[in-house]
Order: sequence, then structure tokens, then C-alpha cells
Amino acid sequence: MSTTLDRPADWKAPQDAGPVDGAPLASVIPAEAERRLAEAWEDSPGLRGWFGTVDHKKIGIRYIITAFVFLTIGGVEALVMRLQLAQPNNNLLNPEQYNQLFSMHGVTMIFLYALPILSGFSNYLWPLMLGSRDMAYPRLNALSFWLYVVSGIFLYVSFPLGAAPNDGWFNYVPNGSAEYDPGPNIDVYCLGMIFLGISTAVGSANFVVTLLRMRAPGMSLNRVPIIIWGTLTASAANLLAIPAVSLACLMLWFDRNFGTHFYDIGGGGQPLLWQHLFWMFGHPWVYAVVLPAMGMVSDGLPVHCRRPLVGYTLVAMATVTTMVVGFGVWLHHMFATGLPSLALSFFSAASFVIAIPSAISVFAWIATIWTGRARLTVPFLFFTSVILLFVIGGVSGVMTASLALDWQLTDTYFIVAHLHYVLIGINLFAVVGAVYHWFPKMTGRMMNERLGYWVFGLMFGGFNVAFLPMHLLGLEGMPRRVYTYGADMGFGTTNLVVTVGAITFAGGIGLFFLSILLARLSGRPAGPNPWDGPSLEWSIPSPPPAYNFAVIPLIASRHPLWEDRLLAEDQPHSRLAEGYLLDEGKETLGVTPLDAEPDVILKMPGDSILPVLLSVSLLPLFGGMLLLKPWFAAAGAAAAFAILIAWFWPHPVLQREEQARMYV
Ligand code: HEM
Ligand SMILES: [Cu+2]
Repeated sequence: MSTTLDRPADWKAPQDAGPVDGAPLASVIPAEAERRLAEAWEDSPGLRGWFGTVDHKKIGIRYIITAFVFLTIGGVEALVMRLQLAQPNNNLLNPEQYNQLFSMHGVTMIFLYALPILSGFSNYLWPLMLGSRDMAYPRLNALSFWLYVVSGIFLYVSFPLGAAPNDGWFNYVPNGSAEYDPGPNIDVYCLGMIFLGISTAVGSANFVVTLLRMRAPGMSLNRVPIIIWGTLTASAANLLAIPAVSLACLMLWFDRNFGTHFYDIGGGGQPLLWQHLFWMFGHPWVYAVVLPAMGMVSDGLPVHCRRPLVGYTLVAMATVTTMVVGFGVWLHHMFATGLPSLALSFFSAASFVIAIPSAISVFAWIATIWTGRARLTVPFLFFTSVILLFVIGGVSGVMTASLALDWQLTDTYFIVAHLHYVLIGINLFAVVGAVYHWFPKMTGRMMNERLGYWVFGLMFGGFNVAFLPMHLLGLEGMPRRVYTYGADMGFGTTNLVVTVGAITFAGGIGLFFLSILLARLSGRPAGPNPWDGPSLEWSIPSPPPAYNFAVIPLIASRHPLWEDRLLAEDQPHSRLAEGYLLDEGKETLGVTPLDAEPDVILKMPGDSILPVLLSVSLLPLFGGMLLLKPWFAAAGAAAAFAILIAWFWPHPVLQREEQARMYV
């Protein structure tokens, strides 16, 4: 039934396994084929296409925009807190308002900004970098985006009602138990976390399968960009870690509403169980929100240094190692809880060890700058500042891995300083650099350089003025999560400086958003490869067509666009203009997991509004659970079930075609 998947005689996949069956190769792309591709891949017009799109590029950009909206909301919350703390005995906020603000700030930044923004970049970049036409499961991809939006709304509707989560982003019990916190606040947290967890789990599974199956032929695992390693590692970790926190939240919800005693010491429960389950998830999560960002630096920085990354293999391995070790350090968040000292020593040592893989990336970046010919572009400035901020945040982190120091520093502003150096330093600075770097690809327009230097100056200066002195406040003993402090404590001046820095920093971010807007409206045209980048996304037009690649290219090295300067004449070269055409409908190529041998032709699903409907149907389900209205919840569940039936309804066209065309 199937035709043969031909390949050029002189092109070899890493381990050539002989011909596979499928579709013909094209060397000159007929205009007629491009028209057919566009027709197959472009969304339906109007609202249906808008809500139903499964295009990874659109979903990626929407993820990024939504995450920036949450960054803005979380940032405003932070500024209100900083205004309150600018002088002693201030009464802009009362203690309960302050509690809700720092909790929602933490939850927003960690869960609704830091990971989703990276999922957005990965979503956008993965298929383009891997030489594919979409993610492995486009509809799941849309589902994970809509679930993110809807669960974010779920978490936030409680805020104007004054019932937002108020027990910090890690929501310790017994503070979060019904006894001490009787309102709906903590139920919002528990159910919101479970809700959002579905989105993350779905997205993570999609990344893992995409990496294994959706690459261009020849793009073996040791040829993928580092950001792919970062997101892959983060996704695998999320799949392992999210069940812990979802379960922890479900149990707390039971304790609070149905009288179970999982965490209730009076009923034979164990409050520390919450901390274990939370940090088993939470520590891997803090790596999940930095490893893909470190990947962006590893891929972006070398372009501006005009040389390949130093130590690719080491950096890729360090990425994975960080996460593996990262699963064995959660107790360092619990040093002060009175655990047995043998356990403390082990986890302290493991936390020291984790500095090694992190240092590998840092040294690789420094060596890349050192041996390259750097251009002082805006992305270069942001990516290099990541190195500096990472070192500061890393050093304060290693300090708290020491038991003796941690017992002094825990719950002080030292920790607040540390966590912002790591999260803003490695996540936000890398993200802004990445926007400058990939915005031309996404929109076809350049961002303004001069404005970019201002953005960088305000952000970098403001950030350090805001957060460096916090170390001092911590060492002087100022506790975190207090809504005010006395005038006699001597914290006043430093806090004022911190607030001025925070406002400057926020101004930098505001200017950044403004310059995105300006560039979108009137930026200079970018062309396909404005930075002279080496990876596949730069081989296609900016912005890319709906189908990404007119032909799925054939890859022979890690830097397909730099082969003229990196490879000798007689070495095999990648072929970007010729490859698998696959233009009979919405098709792309599936490859073997390790060596990226052409394997199957995949029929890809068209746009569908089921993902958005399914996400919205979970709103009454979780809302009913929150309000303890079983009928409400049952209606949501029934709707979700009906939508799932429609989703899984066998699709005769896809199936028949697939049987006819697939051959393994
Ligand atoms: C304008 C920028 C920012 C400022 C001025 C700021 C300021 C603050 C302040 C004042 C607190 C509360 C300290 C306390 O009372 O304990 C806080 C906590 C926190 N911030 Fe930020 N922040 C900013 C951005 C970020 C970003 C971008 C992230 C993450 C990506 C982040 C993550 C957190 C976390 C996780 C907490 C701990 C919340 C908790 O104690 O439960 N912040 N921040
Ligand atoms: Cu940790």
C-alpha cells in the first residue's frame, strides 16, 4: 500500500538503516506545492480559527503574552508591597492584605509567569529548531494553553473578593488548615494548583514526545540545541513532580472540607508531610523554571559571540544532572524543622554537589565569550548579565546549603534576595534577552537597539539596587513576610533604597513592553536571519509560514547554517532546500527516537475548538468543588466528559489515510 520514502544516495542519517517507506523527496519546491501546504496548514478564518488554532507558533506567542500579563500583575503586587515597606510603621496595607499580596505575588510569579513563559518560548521554538511542522500533539498543546489561562483566572477571581491565597506560595500547614485559615483562601490555592497542574502535565508530555519523534531526519539527540535539553529535562521532571503537589493539595482540601486528618496532628496526621510533598515537587520546579532559560542563553549567547557554544556535551549533560540531583535536595527547605541530623547532613551535601553542574554551564558561557568575537548587542548584554546574576544567586544559594548558616538565614530577607537573584537573574533576564533575540523571527521586525540599551540599564541597575541590599537586611535579621517593622530597628534607609531600586526595575520592564509594541508597529524589517544564527529556525522566513518548512530538511551537523565555516568541503552537509515535501494534506514526518531516522508520515489534526471548550468546562467543575456545590461540579464533569467523547471520536479521514500511508 505504501510508497517508498526515498532519500538522496549520498546523504546518510547517523546510523543508516536503509530505506523507509513513505513519500518522495523534493529538490525544487513547486509553487503549487507551497500553495497546497499553506491551504492545509492555515487556520480557518474568523473566531473559529482564533479559538481553535493548534499552530504551535500562535500558541507559543499567546503563552508568552499571557505570561507577561501575569508578570505585570505580579509586579504591581510587588510594587504595592514595596511601597508599604519603604518606611517603618507604614499603614498602606494591613497584615491580611500583605499576606494575600505576597502569596499571590509568589504564586503568580512562580506558577503563572516563570514556567509558562518558558513553555511559550519552547512551544514557539521547538518545531522550528527541530525541523518539524508542529508539536507531536497539537490539540493537547492548545489544551495546555487554555487550561493555563482558565486556571489562572480561577486563581485570580478570588483576589478582588479579598479571598485570595494568603499562606505564601508554599502554603505550609498548619497555617493553611481550616482551623487557622477558615475562609476559602486556601481552597482556592489547593484547587487552583491541581487545575494548573493538569495544564503543565499535558504540556510536558507533549514536549517529551515531540523531542523523541518530531525532528528532521539526521537531527540525532546530540545535535539538538541546548534549549531543547533544558525543556526536555524540565518536562520530564514536571511529569514526576506534579503528582506530588497535586496529591498534597487534594489531601489538604480533604482535611479542610471533609474532616480527614492527613496533616492534622490531633487526628494522628503529620504536618511535615505537607512540606515533604510540596518540596519534592517544589525544588525540581525551581530548576524547571531556570533550565530552559539557561538553554536560551546557551543557544543565544554563542550567536552573538560568533562561535559555537564551548562544551556542548558537558552543558547538555549538566542540564540533566542538575535535575537528577535536584530531586534529592528537597530537605534543604526544611533544615529548620527538627529533622534527624543524618538526613540533614545528606541533604546539605547533596545541595553543595548541585553547584557543580551549574558551574559547568557558567564556565561554558564564559569560555564562549572569551574565545568568541562578541557583538555588544542587546541580547548579548542580557545573556551575559544572566551569568553575573546567576553567580551571585548561586553563591547565596550554596551558602544556605550549609546548615549552620541556614539556621541563621532562613525566613529572613537574605532568602528573598537569593530567590530573586536566581529567578529574575536566570529566568527574567534570560527571557528578555530571548525576546530581543527571537522577536525578529516571530514578527519579521527588529526591536530598537538604542531603546534596548535603556531597557537593559534600567533593569540591570534597578534590579541590583533593589535586591543586593536585601542580603544585608537579611543578615541584620529582618524577617521575610512581615508587613512592617519598627523605626528603631534600623531597617528604614535600606528599605527605602530597595523600593527605589524596585521602581526603577519596574520602569525598565515597562519600557521593554513599550519597545515591543513599537517594534511590532514600526520595527525595521528583519529578514530570515538577522543575527546570522546557526540553527534551523533561521533558515526560514520571518515570520515563518504556517507549515514552517516547505520541505522537511536533512540534517548533518549541530549547526546546519554554519556548515560553510565549520565543516570541511568533503564532510557531509545538511540539505535545507531539499527534503521531504509531504504536501498531501496536513502532514509531517515522524522519526526514530534516538537517531532521527525517517520513520512515519504523520497526519496532523486541524484546528478544533474542543481544547478551549474542555478547559472552560473545568471551570464549573473546580468552581463547584470550591463552593461545595456538588451539582455544579457534576455539571462541569458531565460537560467535560461529553467533550472528551467528541475529542476521541474516531476520525475516519485521518485514520483511513494513515493506514494507507504509514509504514514502519
Ligand atoms: C519588580 C520586581 C519584583 C519585586 C520588587 C519583588 C518584591 C518582592 C517582595 C517585596 C516580596 C515579599 C517579601 C516578603 O515579605 O517576604 C517578594 C516575594 C517573592 N517574590 Fe518577588 N519581586 C519581584 C519580582 C519577582 C519575580 C520576577 C519572581 C519570580 C519569577 C518573584 C518571586 C517571588 C517569590 C517566590 C516570593 C516569595 C513569596 C512568598 O514568601 O510566599 N518576584 N518579592
Ligand atoms: Cu531547593
